Amino acid sequence: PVKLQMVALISCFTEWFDRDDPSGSGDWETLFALRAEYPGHVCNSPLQIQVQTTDGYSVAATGNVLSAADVTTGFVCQNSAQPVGHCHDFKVRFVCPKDFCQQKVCWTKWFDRDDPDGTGDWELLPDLRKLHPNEICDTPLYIDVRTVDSNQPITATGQVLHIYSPTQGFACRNEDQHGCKCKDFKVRFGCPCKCTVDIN
Ligand SMILES: [Ca+2]
Ligand SMILES: [Ca+2]
Ligand SMILES: [Ca+2]
Repeated sequence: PVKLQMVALISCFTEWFDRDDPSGSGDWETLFALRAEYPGHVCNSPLQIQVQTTDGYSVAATGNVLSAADVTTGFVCQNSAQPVGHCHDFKVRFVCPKDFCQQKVCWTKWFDRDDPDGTGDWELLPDLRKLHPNEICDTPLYIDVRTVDSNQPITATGQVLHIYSPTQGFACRNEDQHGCKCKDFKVRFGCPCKCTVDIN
């Protein structure tokens, strides 16, 4: 009990995530995909990952062999790696530092300064700051990138990213897309909410 109290004091849990199912090549609950699809819902430095099936069983109970279950990659179960049958459907959650769960995130408006003509779609933070002075905090915590036309996360496009970072912004290069062009993306940034003082 003492150990549990210590953990509760210094850390907290995210919600459970289940973005994929085992059809196709397997069950993919990677940190990259979860951050892209649920921006701001996973801390930048998780302390631990927890995994169970969507109906509450442990990994051991399924007999599945995992390709990844860690705080760098997240979770991957590949059907091709299973001695019998295929992967079960798993959900994951993360243990995060306590300040993550206490910190409120305020999102900027959406920015779309470039289109994919030329070398690609460039939404870099320094360029956005120049165009929109004082609209983006000094140290953004999260980045949210979506297609302009259909509001899809990057994971739904299959496109290869060049830069994808809350402190650098976003870039997609046409030369990385195997003969296709980048889609047109918009970006916004998750910032620590400012304390507001009511002077009245
Ligand atoms: Ca799948
Ligand atoms: Ca799943
Ligand atoms: Ca764009």
